[in-house]
Amino acid sequence: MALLNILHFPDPKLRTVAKPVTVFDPDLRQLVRDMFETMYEAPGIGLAATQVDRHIRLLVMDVSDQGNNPRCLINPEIIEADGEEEMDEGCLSVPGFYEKVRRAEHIRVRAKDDKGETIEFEAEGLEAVCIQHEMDHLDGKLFVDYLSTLKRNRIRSKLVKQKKQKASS
Ligand code: QAP
Ligand code: CO
Repeated sequence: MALLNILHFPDPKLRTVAKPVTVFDPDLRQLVRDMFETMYEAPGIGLAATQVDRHIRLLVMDVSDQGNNPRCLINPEIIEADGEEEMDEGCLSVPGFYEKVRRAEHIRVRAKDDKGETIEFEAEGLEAVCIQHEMDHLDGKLFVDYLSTLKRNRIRSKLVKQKKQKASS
């Protein structure tokens, strides 16, 4: 097991578009385990491979209250979406900032699990928001992209400043 380093906005690597997973081997399952460990330790409710500088279409999440419902989605697709909902979002790659984002309220998802088996299910509420947020990462997109340029640039400046302070302390 290993904790992985999480990239922070505005790292340009977070803009990488991830490639589909084609091989479901022990190395992939090890990466999935390391991503769960990294997400639970943070703690967070979702983590995309992009955030740990692995540019493949893989995300892990657990939106349960107890943190006992791990779910891994590989090559995920949203095959149906309806309704709208606005929720406060945060991101392990944008630490300390939370803003409202509008997303589809109800989605139907098709993906593969870590053995390569196809899964299909419906999601709503926090689970649906989390899947949409994490799938955005796989396309190089961040929740701050939905905010005004002014808000996004304020967040960018604060994170750049914090990083400089850490580097010099
Ligand atoms: C995405 O986000 C998400 O700022 C997952 O200091 C968030 O796990 C989907 C976190 C909200 C739906 C709703 C953020 C941890 C964790 C921080 C996360 C922080 C420490 C964020
Ligand atoms: Co995120």
